[in-house]
Amino acid sequence: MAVQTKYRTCNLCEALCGLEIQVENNKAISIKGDKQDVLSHGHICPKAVALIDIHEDPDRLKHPMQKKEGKWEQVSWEEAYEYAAAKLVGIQQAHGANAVGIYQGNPSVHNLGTTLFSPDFVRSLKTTNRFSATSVDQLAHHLAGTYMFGHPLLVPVPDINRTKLWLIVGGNPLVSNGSMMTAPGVHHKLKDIQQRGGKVIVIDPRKTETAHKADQHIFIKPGTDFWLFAGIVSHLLHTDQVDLGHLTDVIESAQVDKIKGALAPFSLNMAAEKTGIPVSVIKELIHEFTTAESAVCYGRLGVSAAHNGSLCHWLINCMNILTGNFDQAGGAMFTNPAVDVRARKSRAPKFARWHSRVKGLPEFNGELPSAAIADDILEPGEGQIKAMITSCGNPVLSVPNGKKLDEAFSSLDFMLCIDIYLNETTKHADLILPPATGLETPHYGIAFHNLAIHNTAKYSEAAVEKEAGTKYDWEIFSELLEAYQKAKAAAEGEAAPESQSISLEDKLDMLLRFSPQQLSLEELKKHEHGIDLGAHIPMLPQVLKTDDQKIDLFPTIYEEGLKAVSTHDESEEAHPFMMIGRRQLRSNNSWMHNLGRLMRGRDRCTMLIHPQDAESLSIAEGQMVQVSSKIASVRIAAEVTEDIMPGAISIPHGWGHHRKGTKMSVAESHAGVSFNDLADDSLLDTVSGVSVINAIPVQLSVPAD
Ligand SMILES: Nc1nc2c(c(=O)[nH]1)N[C@H]1C(S)=C(S)[C@@H](COP(=O)(O)OP(=O)(O)OC[C@H]3O[C@@H](n4cnc5c(=O)[nH]c(N)nc54)[C@H](O)[C@@H]3O)O[C@H]1N2
Ligand SMILES: Nc1nc2c(c(=O)[nH]1)N[C@H]1C(S)=C(S)[C@@H](COP(=O)(O)OP(=O)(O)OC[C@H]3O[C@@H](n4cnc5c(=O)[nH]c(N)nc54)[C@H](O)[C@@H]3O)O[C@H]1N2
Ligand code: SF4
Ligand SMILES: [Mo]
Repeated sequence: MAVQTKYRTCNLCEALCGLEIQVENNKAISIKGDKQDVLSHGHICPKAVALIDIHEDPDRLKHPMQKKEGKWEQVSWEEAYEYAAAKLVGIQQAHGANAVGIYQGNPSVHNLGTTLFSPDFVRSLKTTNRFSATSVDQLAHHLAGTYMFGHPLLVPVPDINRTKLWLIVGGNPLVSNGSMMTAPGVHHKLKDIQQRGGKVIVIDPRKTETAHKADQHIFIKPGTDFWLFAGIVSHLLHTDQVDLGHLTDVIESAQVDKIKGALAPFSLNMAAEKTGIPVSVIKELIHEFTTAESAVCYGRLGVSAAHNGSLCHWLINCMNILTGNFDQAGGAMFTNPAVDVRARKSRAPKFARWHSRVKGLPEFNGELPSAAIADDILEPGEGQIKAMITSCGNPVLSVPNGKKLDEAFSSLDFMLCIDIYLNETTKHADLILPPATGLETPHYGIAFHNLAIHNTAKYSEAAVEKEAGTKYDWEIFSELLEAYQKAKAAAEGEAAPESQSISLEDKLDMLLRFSPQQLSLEELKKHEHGIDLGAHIPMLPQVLKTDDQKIDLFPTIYEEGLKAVSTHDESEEAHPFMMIGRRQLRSNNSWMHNLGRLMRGRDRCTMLIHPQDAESLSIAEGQMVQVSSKIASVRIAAEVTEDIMPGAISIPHGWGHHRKGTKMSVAESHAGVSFNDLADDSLLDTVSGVSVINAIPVQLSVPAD
């Protein structure tokens, strides 16, 4: 059979890179960047080629696996659905609907079928115990969207194609390829800013790969960003440096005065003291930000899943708004996507309508913070979680206090995992349902076109056919829903609802047609490199979904939040170091560590430490160090570097493989340790209950043996 060229979007991360794939006999033989892709223009990273490895991975599960008397057995899809439905319904009948919990992990938003078909199944469970990666990630962005702009998905993105000053706080887009900002080839964008006379400034406790390419890098003490933003916004207001520009009509000036009053206690001196950044440096930063032709502050994971992360994102929006850098070219802007999930008027904010049973953490958009899962399983009592479902997630490695989750999952009456590997989480399952994935599936980046730095739309057909007998994720969710509803109806003596079968393509087509751009799938299919829908344009006030179509600059949740600012960002005598995370180009959260192509070279799960700290503790390069937090200890090799600030250490998350019961071909030398075994699940953002996954106090020692 002749070699065919297929075009597809990579679905591994938020960047939506266009791929050109050579396929022969239903086998992908090469993958490179699609130069004609309207968004990515040929950019890819090393993970794209690993899509071939995922497709051919011998570790990957293809058929339902049921644990019977401790041993894994392949079962038919019908048998699997029936078993799952009987167990879930049985447990809910005996203990109530909330006895079933569900965690939806990161690839949920990277798989079109799961994005479109999991919600009906999840809703049908009628449980309040819903969890996802959002609460270890970007929840603070959605909370600000909800309260300031009227919809959780009204998240402004930095217009880096036109800005003259890009301030990056707690993000490393050169490695992560951009997050809450779909920007394939971000390194070119950074260079372009510099070439048009602009500047890039990075604030981070580590001199990251991005910081190395930036014009300026400023070290900040982990966990203290709130004090910096509060100081800056307060200073702007108290020195009359506010310029609302065209936003005067959408902002009540009384709110500006109110913020000024509320932030009065926060000064630049206080910011300097907390963050370790000299006042002169902060003043210069403010000067540059307020005098640049255009500027945008972009805060990412280092300030999102962090102490006071909710307040940080409110303040970042305030900073962009008050300096006239909002809804303007070169500032923070809203997108105009072809599938506009924000088009529908949002109802009242869905926040804190209920709380988690044991820790009392607030619900957001129907989900509870993932930091609540372990206790809600382990603590006996009314409403205890007895069965868990995970889909696209590996919370044992991804959620703080992984060890407690490990223990919790092994205590369940039933666990169902929709996943493609037998890993640290799914090993606890009674049943694993593995979907077809990657090159085998069609793609449209619903969430990420919504966050892209340029408006485009692209649908990709699957590049290769899935194996006979395997199922797509949308089939799994539809069929599981049907089996569940049937079992539930039988248990309740009612007739099962009619199954509503709608295809993936029809569902996507409907979303396209009902959005303001009124495209259709048929139209998209004519453009295999995507459709260019233009640069961002000012969208205010019409895009706002607040009742009065105005920006709420000072929502009550932040007013309350300011009264309860967390001061847990100080290291303690017993734990003098602050541990932060780090992402790596050839790694993807907690998976892909079994793919040879990405794992070449030395062990990457190392602890970065500043030479000064290494010397004072007599730690040599490569030496094994014991890192202890309040909850656990691990041993890890030291990497001595000036790129990390004194007093901080950095360990990447998502490692700690090689556990009994898993089946992943990860080399012993590359198994690593899990950051989240050390991360304390009681460290939370006060406003939202989001986990703090950076700035974990730890102690270091050199083991005698
Ligand atoms: N300490 C610390 N913790 C963190 C972070 C951090 O920076 N530091 N980052 C946080 C962030 S931002 C996130 S998003 C989370 C991510 O954490 P999770 O939500 O757990 O997601 P992943 O680690 O990406 O795990 C992906 C899982 O999905 C499975 N999978 C892969 N492809 C498919 C597919 O097509 N279908 C299905 N059904 N399953 C698939 C994989 O086998 C794996 O089990 O981790 C968070 N945890
Ligand atoms: N290669 C690769 N790409 C990825 C992923 C991956 O695992 N691998 N994961 C994807 C996912 S799920 C996400 S959410 C995105 C995340 O995208 P990013 O947010 O860009 O990625 P991180 O590397 O987590 O960046 C967080 C930065 O915050 C810094 N930091 C830590 N603590 C603090 C602090 O207290 N203050 C400040 N100012 N900075 C701090 C860290 O040093 C780090 O540089 O990346 C995505 N892309
Ligand atoms: S940057 Fe992300 S989307 Fe682009 S090729 Fe790499 S993994 Fe795929
Ligand atoms: Mo994430």
